[in-house]
Amino acid sequence: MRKTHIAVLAVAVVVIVMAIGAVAAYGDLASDTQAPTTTTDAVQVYWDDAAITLTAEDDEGIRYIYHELDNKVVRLHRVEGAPLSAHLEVPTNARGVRVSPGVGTHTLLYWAQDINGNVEERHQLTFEVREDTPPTTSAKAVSVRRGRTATLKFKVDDAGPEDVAQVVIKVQNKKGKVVRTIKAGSRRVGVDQTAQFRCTLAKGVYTYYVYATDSAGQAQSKVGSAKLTVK
Ligand SMILES: [Ca+2]
Ligand SMILES: [Ca+2]
Repeated sequence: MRKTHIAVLAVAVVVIVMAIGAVAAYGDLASDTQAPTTTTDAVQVYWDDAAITLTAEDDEGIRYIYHELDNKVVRLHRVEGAPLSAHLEVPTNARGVRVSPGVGTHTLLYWAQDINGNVEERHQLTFEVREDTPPTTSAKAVSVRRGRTATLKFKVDDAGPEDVAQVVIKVQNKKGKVVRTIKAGSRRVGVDQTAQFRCTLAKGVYTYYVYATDSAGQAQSKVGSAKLTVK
């Protein structure tokens, strides 16, 4: 009788311990006050379009990633499966499709929420989208003695992610026929440049034209030209 009583007590204690264990396990989730941490790969300047990846991380799981562009509409992205890390490419439209923010300066707010309802403090960043325009060129009149080295003077102006352009110069005679083509190669934009060639052209006045292609493959919108006088 006494033995049985002890056995019942022992069982009761075990049940209580198990019950406390179960509460403790759920307690970890209920006591989670740690909000997610969201980071981005944003840079200061983009050309033509900007795609920014938000990465949200949380020890219990991500439920939502939010963002807001230029103080307009808050976009909510629901993350399926409560992963500990989730990515989202922004900005998006109402349907969740990534869209271009357009040329100009922009403000992006972003934050995330975990599966326990903890909401991260909003982060804010600014970035700029610039237009990658076609290059323009200009040239200066030069003269050369026949048989000597001619030095053509030109400049390429351009806005774009790289400050170089591929340059080709064509010399035309008075009839407009191309009598010489000089491949000047990759040239830095925004600074005075020269290209040389040994001038075996007949004496007379020619015109040289400067063609440039930027890193996006855009040809010049304006062809600079100038006189080449062969004495
Ligand atoms: Ca959490
Ligand atoms: Ca350009």
